[in-house]
Amino acid sequence: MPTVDAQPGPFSFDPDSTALVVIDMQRDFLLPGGFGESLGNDVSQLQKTIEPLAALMAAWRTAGLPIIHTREGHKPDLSDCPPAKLSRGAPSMRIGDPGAFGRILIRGEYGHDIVDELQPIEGETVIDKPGKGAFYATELSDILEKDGIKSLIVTGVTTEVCVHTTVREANDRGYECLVPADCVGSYFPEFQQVGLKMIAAQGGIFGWVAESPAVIAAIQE
Ligand code: C5J
Repeated sequence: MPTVDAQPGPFSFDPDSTALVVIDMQRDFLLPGGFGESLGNDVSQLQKTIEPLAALMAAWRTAGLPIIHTREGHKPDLSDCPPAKLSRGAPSMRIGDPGAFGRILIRGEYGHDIVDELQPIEGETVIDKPGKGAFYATELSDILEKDGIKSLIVTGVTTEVCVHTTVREANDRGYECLVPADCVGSYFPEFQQVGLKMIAAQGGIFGWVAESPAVIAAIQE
């Protein structure tokens, strides 16, 4: 069984029951001029995940293994966006407002879709989620169960928000989760560092943390 050198210890997984999950690598979060930047964030912190994640996705595809992409966003009428989420903070633009890449975080808009470098290919699953976690109000549980998935390699953005929520939700549902540190990103370097530590602390309280070259080497063995 492939084994990855990880924190807090080796992570072994059966490729036949493992999916790569790519969380919210959307233009609205990653591109200069987009929603993420309008909130005052440094998008370069997220962009540095693109190259290692593209390499991991390429290796995963070569091995013929499943990739599940998610996108955070809402219906055009915002009926699936809780008022508390809509009104949170004081951004210059809000969810549903017109932004540089179309209406912000609205399904079907250019900004809501995944960055060019990491676009899904035919046959890969794309899950549209209204929340931070990939399990809330989505078909993800059913898909994983149908495909006999037991372990998840969780990547994407942002480390301390949607990646964390998804890994916690997955852990509670019995999935073993590995997070490749170089394939997850936060706008805030300190959150990145602490967010990764939190996952693997206390003997792996809700997952394992490794580097993506070790995951790639494991599936190429
Ligand atoms: C956020 C996400 N940070 N994908 N979304 O609002 O982490």
